[in-house]
Amino acid sequence: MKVLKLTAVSFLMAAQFVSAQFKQTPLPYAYNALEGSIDAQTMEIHYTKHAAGYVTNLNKAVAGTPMEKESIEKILSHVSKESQAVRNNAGGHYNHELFWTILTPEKNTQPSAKLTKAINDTFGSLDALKEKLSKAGADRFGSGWAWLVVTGDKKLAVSSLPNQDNPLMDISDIKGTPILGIDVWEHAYYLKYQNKRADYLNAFWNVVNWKEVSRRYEEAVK
Ligand code: MN3
Repeated sequence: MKVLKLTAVSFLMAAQFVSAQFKQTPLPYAYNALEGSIDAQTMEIHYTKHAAGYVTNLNKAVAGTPMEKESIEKILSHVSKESQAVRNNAGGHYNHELFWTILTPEKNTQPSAKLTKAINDTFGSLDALKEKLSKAGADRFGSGWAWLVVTGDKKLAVSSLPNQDNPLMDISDIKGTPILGIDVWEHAYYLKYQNKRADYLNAFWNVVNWKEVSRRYEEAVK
């Protein structure tokens, strides 16, 4: 009987593994590539433990539901009707997949001409936008994210949301397509910066991939 039970459990685990829908994409640079701004140990734990955990738990939360066949964006769009586990882990997965791509070891990337115009028209200057996003991150009490969003009318907006919530969720006050997100959970900076979130926010701007943010902007306003 024991043997049978073990076999059944192994089979279920194997089946679950095979049907796991969501996966992490490989980090597009080495863990130590952002050293000086974000340290290697933080990157490694963030990617292999925190972000990996959201994927595992998302796959568990959607197993056996119609969401197994949905895109992550689709799930986020009706997350108010789903469990807290779906909301937290779908958000966690989406947010981190975006986060890795909007960081880069490449120095001095710049927003495209089109994004620069939109930033200047909306915020006055790139520095003013950075200040606004940093403030949104600094003012977020507890864990969460600061977001640069392309809204439904194709305008830029800055917002901040708690936990793993994001602007694609139907519960978001400012809805739209996120093109840049700053993770202000302590796990994103605590090993290097401890309680000094503002120092992490300053350093974050050294490693932003403006090429990728621009690509996402141009995709969102198409
Ligand atoms: Mn995180």
